[in-house]
Amino acid sequence: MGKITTLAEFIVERQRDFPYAKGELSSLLSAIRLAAKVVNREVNKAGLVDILGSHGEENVQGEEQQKLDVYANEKFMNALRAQGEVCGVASEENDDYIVFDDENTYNGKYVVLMDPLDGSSNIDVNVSIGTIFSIYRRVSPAPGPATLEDFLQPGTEQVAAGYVIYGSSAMLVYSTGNGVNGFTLDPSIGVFCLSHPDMKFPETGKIYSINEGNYVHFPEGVKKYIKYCQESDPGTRRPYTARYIGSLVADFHRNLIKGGIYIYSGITRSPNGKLRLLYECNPLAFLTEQANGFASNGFQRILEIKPTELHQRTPFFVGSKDMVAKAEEFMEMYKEQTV
Ligand code: AHM
Ligand code: MG
Repeated sequence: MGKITTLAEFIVERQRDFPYAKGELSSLLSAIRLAAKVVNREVNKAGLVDILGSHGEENVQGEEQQKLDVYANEKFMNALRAQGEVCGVASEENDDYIVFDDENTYNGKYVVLMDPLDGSSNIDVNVSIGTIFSIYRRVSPAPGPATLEDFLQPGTEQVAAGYVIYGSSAMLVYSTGNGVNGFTLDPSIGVFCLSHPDMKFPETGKIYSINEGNYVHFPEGVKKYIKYCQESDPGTRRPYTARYIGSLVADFHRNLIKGGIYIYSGITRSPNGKLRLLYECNPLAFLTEQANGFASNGFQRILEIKPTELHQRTPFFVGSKDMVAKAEEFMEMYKEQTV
């Protein structure tokens, strides 16, 4: 058996890459690692215990929350609050950002934005779900409370981002701006082990992931791009294969490994699509660029969008560089006919 590197060891090793770092980011990542294990344990029990079903409240997006969403939100919040380096958290599950205002956390240098349990409609059918997180250095002065401007920074300012996928195995995939690495949880010892070092999107792929049920409501550029994916051309490996789980982290993770494009574009009734810039698109765009891929809203680099509100939505085109570039070409070509 070769040498196993655990996530804990890896975080410490990587800290040495930043000679002036005092270890705050490392300890923050350790808090996420811990919460991920706790949530994974609960997700694994979902079919067994009476935890399924709706919690009866609607979140700010007007969607019914599932119990596990609330549980995951609490666990990540508590882990981050206890850890002390974070002065505030914005979550897809909360209307407003939460300020951690005890003596300890007032000095915290970082804010975290997260979707604690994405794809939660998949819980009761045993399909993979995930947690997505994004870490920024605060821009407001410390000590003091976190402010809205700490959370409304463009994605280019992220210092780290990642996701946890609760799938056939649990994995934590993250980047601190120095490549992307994936760790698989060994459930027998409860330890994340480095299993996917230096992950890269294949330059091009043959998978396209989009909810084609919305076809008639898509902008013309997306419709034309879908047809392009379906046409035969052995030179460009077309026709591509359609794969859509409806669980963003799972669709993204598969495409990262195999090569592909994921699209959630605007649709007639919702011109900015469904996904949230701050909790879903920015962190995945950061990972994507670190993994040699590209993320766009169809016309513009996701990471350069200046957010104006916490729960902002954006169209999202993400994946292998060549495929996203091609989709952008179609968007540009048919932009006059865009929803
Ligand atoms: P959620 O944050 O409410 O769970 O919604 C996000 C999910 C993504 O995981 C997934 O890619 C998308 O919604 C699927 O939406 P649709 O059912 O419209 O295709
Ligand atoms: Mg979500």
